[in-house]
Formats: sequence, structure tokens, C-alpha cells
Amino acid sequence: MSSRSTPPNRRRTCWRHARLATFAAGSPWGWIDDGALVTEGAHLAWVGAEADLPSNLQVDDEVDLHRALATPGLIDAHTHLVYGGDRAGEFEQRLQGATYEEIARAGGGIRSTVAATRAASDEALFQGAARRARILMAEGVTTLEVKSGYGLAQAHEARCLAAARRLARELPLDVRTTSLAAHALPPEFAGRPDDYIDAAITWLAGQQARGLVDAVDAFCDTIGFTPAQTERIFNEAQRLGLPVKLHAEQLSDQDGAALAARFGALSCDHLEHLSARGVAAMKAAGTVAVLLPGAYYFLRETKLPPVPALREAGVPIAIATDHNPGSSPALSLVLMLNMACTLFRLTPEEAWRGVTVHAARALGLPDRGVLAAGQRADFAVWDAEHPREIAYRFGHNPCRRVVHAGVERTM
Ligand code: DI6
Ligand code: FE
Repeated sequence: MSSRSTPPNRRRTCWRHARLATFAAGSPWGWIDDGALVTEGAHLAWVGAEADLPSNLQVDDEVDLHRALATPGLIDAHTHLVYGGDRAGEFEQRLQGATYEEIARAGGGIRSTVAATRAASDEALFQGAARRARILMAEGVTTLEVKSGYGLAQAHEARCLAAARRLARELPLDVRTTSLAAHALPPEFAGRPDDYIDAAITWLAGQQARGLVDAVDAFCDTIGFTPAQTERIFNEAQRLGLPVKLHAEQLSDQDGAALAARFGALSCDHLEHLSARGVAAMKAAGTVAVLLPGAYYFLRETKLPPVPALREAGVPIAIATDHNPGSSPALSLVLMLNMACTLFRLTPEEAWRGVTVHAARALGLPDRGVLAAGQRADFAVWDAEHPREIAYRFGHNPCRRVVHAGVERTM
């Protein structure tokens, strides 16, 4: 062991005797049966088999994991975590026969959450999002994407993005923020969607100058915005050097994925109505398909995203909660693993890659999602022998320990 005076950013800890699912390319699960991880500050300095640990390795601490499973920290690449109120009443309405689209067209749906969000204080927005983030974190989530889209006015959109940024300052968690002003038409712009898009375009540069935004998204659908309106938002994102993502082909095929691919989108999300043309465009652009089984389930959709075509084309597939109050009030990425397998017929390994390595790619973060030297020291330790068990059970939380940026969280 080396000296106790090692500065925190150089402190080395060796985590020994783990079953490792590294998700490194080249072997199923990136599996190492008796593995070790060496963290140095916020990064992984060494990952491999116990038998290969360098004999001259100097570390400050050692932790024996007694053959527990360790995986990369989970990455939830699509959430709408910041909002006011809830939509439990709308859930009841839907059970009495109203559809999601009917409620939206009658001014409920997203717009009712917009009213509750505007009425909430900054502190209430933050505390609500923090409460939800802690639930996700307790299941091993170490990186989370958060979209705006319930403010729909310049100041309110900025408040929501600022609340998301505050999550990363106050919780042991990394947060990527996405501006989704083009989520729904706010009441002030009723009947004038193009004027609203003009306004939303002018907000982006200010959000970027304040360090509030990492990417730009839009809801391109019959109850959202047209491809032409989406393209105008994307042009401004491109001018500012911000990557784009798209809620594409959720309720209908708008050819949104091909549009997003033309802008080199990081991801297209939902995709139940994705065409063969959209699959090919995503493949050519290297765009990740983020599938959202929680929304599919909660809206009782019947049209499946084209998983066989995505798989065949080699489009990377990510899985996320899409946590939001209207179409996916889910707060369990572990449950999404099971639902991705059961509803979308992903293999357990595909589902797991979807919340680790492919989720990282959907956020443009090459430094995480895999356990390998040089990557961020974000990992979770589970009460399981193999990750397939975690995808198989549902309604449980087998996460026992979480290390974020080299520091173990108290759970
Ligand atoms: N698609 C969705 O499923 C969510 N947003 C979107 O564009 C739903 C948001 C909501 O109903 O509040
Ligand atoms: Fe969404």
C-alpha cells in the first residue's frame, strides 16, 4: 500500500474478486469471471483478470467484492425529469376511454404539465427532480440526460435547464441537458406554431452562453412539430455547434429520423413507426436508436419499433426510461431492461449494452459505458452473479454499491 497522503485525484483503490461485465467489444458481455478494477481518482487505471494484476501495483485501498457482479454505472439517456405536478388524473381519463392524442388536442397532456411547471418555484422544480433522480441513482444510474420542454417560454425553459444543472452540482451524478423547447405549442402561440419556432430559435444562443445546454431535441409528430419546423430548430443548433437528437416516429412516420440523420444526430428516440429508409439513414449517420419501452407500455402502443431491422443494419440501440409525467412515469432503468426484452424482444445483453455503452454514445460521451482503463470510474455492484438475472427479474432492486467518479456513494 502507498502512503495515506496521496492526493484524492491520484488515490488508487483496487476492487478485487468481481464478476465483471465490462461491455468492452469483442466478447459476450465483455465478461471477466474473476476480475479486478483499479480506480485512480475519477478514472479507471486498470481493468482485467485478477490473475493478471501487475505484481508491482501500488494502491491506497483494497476492497474485496467476494465474487459480486460489477457493471458500468447505468446511463439513462432520455428523461424529462424536471416538471411540476403530475398527470394521475389524465391516467384515470385514459382508463375511461380518452386517448393520449385526444387529451393532448383538448389542451391537456403536455400543456397541463406546462401550466404546473410555470407555477412551480425554482426550488420546487429542483426538489421534485432531485427526488426522482435519487430513485434512479439507487439502481446504479451514474449519468442522466434531462430535457427541458415543460417551460415553453424563454425564462421557464432556462429555469428547467438550470434545475437540471443543479442536480449535477448537488448529487453524485453526471447530468447532460437537452433543450426541448419544440416539445409542444404553448397557449400564447395557439395557431401560430411557426412564430413559436421563431421565438424558440432565438433562445438557444442564450442558453448556450449560460452553459445550460448540451444538445437540442424536438418532438416531430402530428401533435408536435412538422419536419420543416424541426429543421429550422436544427439549423440553429448546427450554427451554434450543438448536437441534435429527435423524438422521431413515435406516433406516426414523419421521416423525422432521416431528417435528424442529415444533421448527424446523436440519437433518434421512440421510433415505433420508423421506416426502412429511416433505419438506413441512421446507420449511415452513426445515429443511435433510443428505444423507450416505458412509453410504449404506458400508452399501450401496439406498433413495435423495428428491432430486427435495426439489429440487421447494425444501428446501436439504447434503452432509456423517458421518465415524464404523461407517457412514462417510470423511475426504474432496471425495469426497462426487462421491458426491453419482454416487449421489444431484445436479448438481455442488447438491453444491457443499451443502458451502458450505447447510452453513452447517445449522449456523445465516449469516456463511459464500458469498464476499461482510461474510462470514468463509474460502476455498480449488484446482488447477482450475472447481468442476465437483472434483466430477467422485475420489481426488484439488486443494486448494492455505486461508485461515481471514483467515489463510493452512501446508499
Ligand atoms: N413524447 C413523449 O412520449 C413525451 N414527450 C414526447 O415528445 C410525453 C410528454 C408528456 O406527455 O408530458
Ligand atoms: Fe421523451
